[in-house]
Amino acid sequence: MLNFEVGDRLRAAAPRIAEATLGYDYARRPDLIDRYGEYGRTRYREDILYSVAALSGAVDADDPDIFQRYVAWLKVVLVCRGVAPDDVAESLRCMVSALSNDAPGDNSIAASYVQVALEELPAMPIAIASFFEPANEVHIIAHQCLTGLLRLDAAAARETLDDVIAAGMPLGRIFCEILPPLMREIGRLWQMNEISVAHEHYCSAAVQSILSGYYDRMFGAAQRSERSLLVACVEGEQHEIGARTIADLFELNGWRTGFLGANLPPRDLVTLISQAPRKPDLIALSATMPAHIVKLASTIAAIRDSSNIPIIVGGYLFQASRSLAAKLGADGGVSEAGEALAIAEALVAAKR
Ligand code: B12
Repeated sequence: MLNFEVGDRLRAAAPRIAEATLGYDYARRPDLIDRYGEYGRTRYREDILYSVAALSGAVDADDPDIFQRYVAWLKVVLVCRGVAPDDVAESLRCMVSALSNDAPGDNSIAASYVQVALEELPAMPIAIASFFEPANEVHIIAHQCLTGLLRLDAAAARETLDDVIAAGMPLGRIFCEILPPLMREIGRLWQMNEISVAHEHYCSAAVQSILSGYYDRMFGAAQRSERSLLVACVEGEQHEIGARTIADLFELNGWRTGFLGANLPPRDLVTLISQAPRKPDLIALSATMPAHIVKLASTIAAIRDSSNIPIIVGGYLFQASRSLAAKLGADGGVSEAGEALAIAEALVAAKR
């Protein structure tokens, strides 16, 4: 079982920790204001708040690796936007001071997580290699889609997919093998400051609209079974494409599915389940960010309070921690869609 006491205290103190970190850094290095300007200061405050949210999530999960992965991600984001690696290190040192001197309660665990990340920081890369392997046939297709999308030509991306489907590629392979590297590459390009947020938004919207064009082939494609799945993203979670992929994949495999989209408060999920004419056999919860571990836990607790429906968890977050699903008390957890079906079938069979 996870304990949220320390994480909750950190979340409550986040504005104070951010102000104190900024205070230490600008006092130690008054030239920062000349180098990054007022705008830099505002963004810096936002970044610290975001870092405290990730740190709180790592503390919730009792897992320093979650924060270390976050810092590795942050280093690439900042260095690709012109921040010197030494400035990232100094900021983390100031955060340790703020946690030790300015936040209420004993924050030694949180400070030790930052310290570990600080020690690893010099070895963390400043760039990420492409997710596309040049000789991989599905990555070549994903790359072609991406080329169309970055030209704001969604029709070209759709034609690429139409062609491979016409040539015999099953929709399940599009969902499991083409979509994830395509979206991860879009994320990498954003992270490395090579494309804008606007490009990412265009690509995400276009991909969703292209995939919905295949729905008439999908619904009713397989022999219907009696098994049903409800899929939701936890409260605060805006990444919905992965969760939608899970719903689509199960639908393709004959399950009856309900996809509830992004950002669902626990009480609304529980109300929906209690009012449903037929209870789902399985609930799938998706989360991406360490900051959402606390919401995963409260959603699981709310479901458990009112039913005994098995729950599986997944999403990008679970790449960072293999043990997280078990710590959350979920019945199963994976980071890739392909593995989810077998786990789900076994869980539902065991229940009957
Ligand atoms: C598109 C996108 C967005 C869009 C989402 C639009 C939408 N309608 O979904 C928007 C603009 C909203 C967004 C916002 C943000 N994003 Co974003 N986003 C992405 C991006 C590029 C693609 C996500 C995606 O669709 N992936 C494709 C799907 C298929 O993969 P997936 O989600 O991992 O799902 C697979 C598995 O995990 C699994 N799965 C998923 N859910 C479940 C559930 C169960 C039960 C199971 C079994 C399996 C399972 O199945 C799927 C198929 O294999 C990723 C890059 C990436 N690496 O994924 C960044 C990424 C996740 N985002 C990131 C960030 C930082 C953000 C923001 C904080 C940016 C900001 N400053 O505002 C916000 C946070 C919003 C929030 N509160 O949630 C970072 C996260 C880094 C980190 N340290 O955690 C990433 C990794 C980008 C990057 N490389 O820097 N984002």
